[in-house]
Amino acid sequence: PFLQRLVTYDTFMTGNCWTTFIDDTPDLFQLVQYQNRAQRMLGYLGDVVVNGSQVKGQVGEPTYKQEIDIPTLSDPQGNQLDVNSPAPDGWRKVLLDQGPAGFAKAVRAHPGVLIMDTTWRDAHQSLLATRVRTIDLLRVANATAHGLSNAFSLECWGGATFDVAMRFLHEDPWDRLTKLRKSVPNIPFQMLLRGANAVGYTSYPDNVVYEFCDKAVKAGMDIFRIFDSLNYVENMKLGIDAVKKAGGVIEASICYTGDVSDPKKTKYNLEYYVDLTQQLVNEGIHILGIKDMAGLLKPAAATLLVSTLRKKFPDLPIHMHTHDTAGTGVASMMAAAAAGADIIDAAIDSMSGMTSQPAMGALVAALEQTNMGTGINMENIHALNSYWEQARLLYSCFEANVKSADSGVYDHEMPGGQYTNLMFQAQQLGLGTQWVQVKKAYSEANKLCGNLVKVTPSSKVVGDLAQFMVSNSLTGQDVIDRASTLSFPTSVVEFFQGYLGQPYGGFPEPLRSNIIRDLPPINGRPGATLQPLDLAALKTELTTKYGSNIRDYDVISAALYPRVFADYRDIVGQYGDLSVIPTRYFLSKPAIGEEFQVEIEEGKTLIIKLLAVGPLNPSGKRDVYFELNGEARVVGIHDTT
Ligand code: 3PY
Ligand code: ZN
Repeated sequence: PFLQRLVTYDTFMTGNCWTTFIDDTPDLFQLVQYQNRAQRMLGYLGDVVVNGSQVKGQVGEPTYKQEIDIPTLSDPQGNQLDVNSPAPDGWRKVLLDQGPAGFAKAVRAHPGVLIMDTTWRDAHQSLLATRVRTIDLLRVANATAHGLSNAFSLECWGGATFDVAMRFLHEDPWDRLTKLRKSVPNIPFQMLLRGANAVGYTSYPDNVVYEFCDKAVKAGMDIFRIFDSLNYVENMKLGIDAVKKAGGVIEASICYTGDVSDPKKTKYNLEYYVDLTQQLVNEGIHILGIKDMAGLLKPAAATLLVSTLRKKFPDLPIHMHTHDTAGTGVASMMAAAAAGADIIDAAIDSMSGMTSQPAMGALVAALEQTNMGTGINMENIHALNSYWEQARLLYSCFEANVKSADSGVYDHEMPGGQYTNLMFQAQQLGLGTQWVQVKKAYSEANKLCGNLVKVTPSSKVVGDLAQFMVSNSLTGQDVIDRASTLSFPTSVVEFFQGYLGQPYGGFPEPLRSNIIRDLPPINGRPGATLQPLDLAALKTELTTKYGSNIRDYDVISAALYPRVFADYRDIVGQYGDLSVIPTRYFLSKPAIGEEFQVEIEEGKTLIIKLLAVGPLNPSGKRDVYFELNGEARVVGIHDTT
């Protein structure tokens, strides 16, 4: 058909076309590009047909085989909401009108309790290995903009999502943010920023962190929850200043560990948190986050901590975050709200509970019966929940299969996201039956490290040490006795060198010296000694390699994750934009004769049908036959099974 169309162009057939032909006949060349894109996508789909999905962490196939229904929403009177009209103004308008400081003031003055919905970030990071794709967020984005229009924010970016989007989902995290922003103009977006580690696992040169925050605001990010994995304020200051310069809302967070209500747990006591908060307030923050990443904050402790901070910092909005690992999430959030927290975190019901956040429906319903109402319509929570119930089944192949609460978290103190991750890894490594031992070893490893704040990346250090102890049958005492000769994981050695920063209370000795041996210790902020990265030179390098469409966003991706970005670009070079493929066909093959649609850009839809798979040929390939918009297509795929 392409050649048939080509010969109908007179200029082409006169042979007199080479200089202006592309300019004069753009539609024809768009057609070629479009067909190339379609063919490359068939290469991916064909590969899934022959070899199965290669997405890391996937076990089996999605159990959900239909399109997910888009929810129908209602107003408080029960009338159906018209989601084709613009979404009502929400807190984003306050932010845009009044700036971050005015926004913080308005939040503090607001009489009810506000909700941040974590469904698009922490919930799927904690339950589904961060594998939820842009396409499934976008499908529910407009409905969310209407249904949760008076939510404080939607957490939708940062944490592990940046890395996982490129590394495992072969998607562009910046595209995710800009597309979601377009669909949700009214609710503030929130992200998790790991201080000097940005959205990575290590310290970056300062200019990379500044540039990252600047571009994130430009792409549509509003509120930055900034933390450091050791509560090391020197690391946090960098993130705080970068967000300030970028014009974002600074939500600096103290990571909660230990138990302020237990007099026997003396290291991280009330005084420690008050002092830490004071140091952050001195930096000119807009909001204080209390980040209870493992779900250790029991209700009485929440009351104690929040009421103390409330009294000491009456004008400071307080935003509470927890995980429901032990099952106390709703009770703790209610206690925090009653003690004066302004904002609390929840996940839509079917994406809540256990290692995720407490259920939004439960919290909203419970708060409705107090004078701390959230203003969110329960009917709309139910409607959005029906979408996520289906979506959760679509991603069932990434479930870690946590089946119950675990109050053992008060002992091992594993953050929610890591809990599912380590449980999954333990199963993969054949340590599944030893999961109980991994948890015990984690607790031991934490003690060896000096009782740390444990959250990405310090939690990885403790997790790696725990796995090392289990696989080498080492007790805590063995580690101490044999520290100078054991071959520790790199993350552990680097932590003891000081690459994450300085832990509160210092490094335990003589363990530190025995582990790092003659490697140099780092004192102070690890990023302080890093040379700025030449981003202009990196852009030139990337443009030479990938062509002129390299954006400043890509330069940041490559600066943060050089190898991951290169692999991602190779995949895109081979297959094109995979983010548009419906998840079911991204993760599993269609049945023979099954027809499905892929909208490759707005208004351009491919209708695809798998027709047949050929026999193995002598070169180790199989021909896979598709029908694409009514025409037969074949792709040759190496059979690697
Ligand atoms: C992250 O850093 O990704 C976290 O979710 C920490 O809790
Ligand atoms: Zn969390």
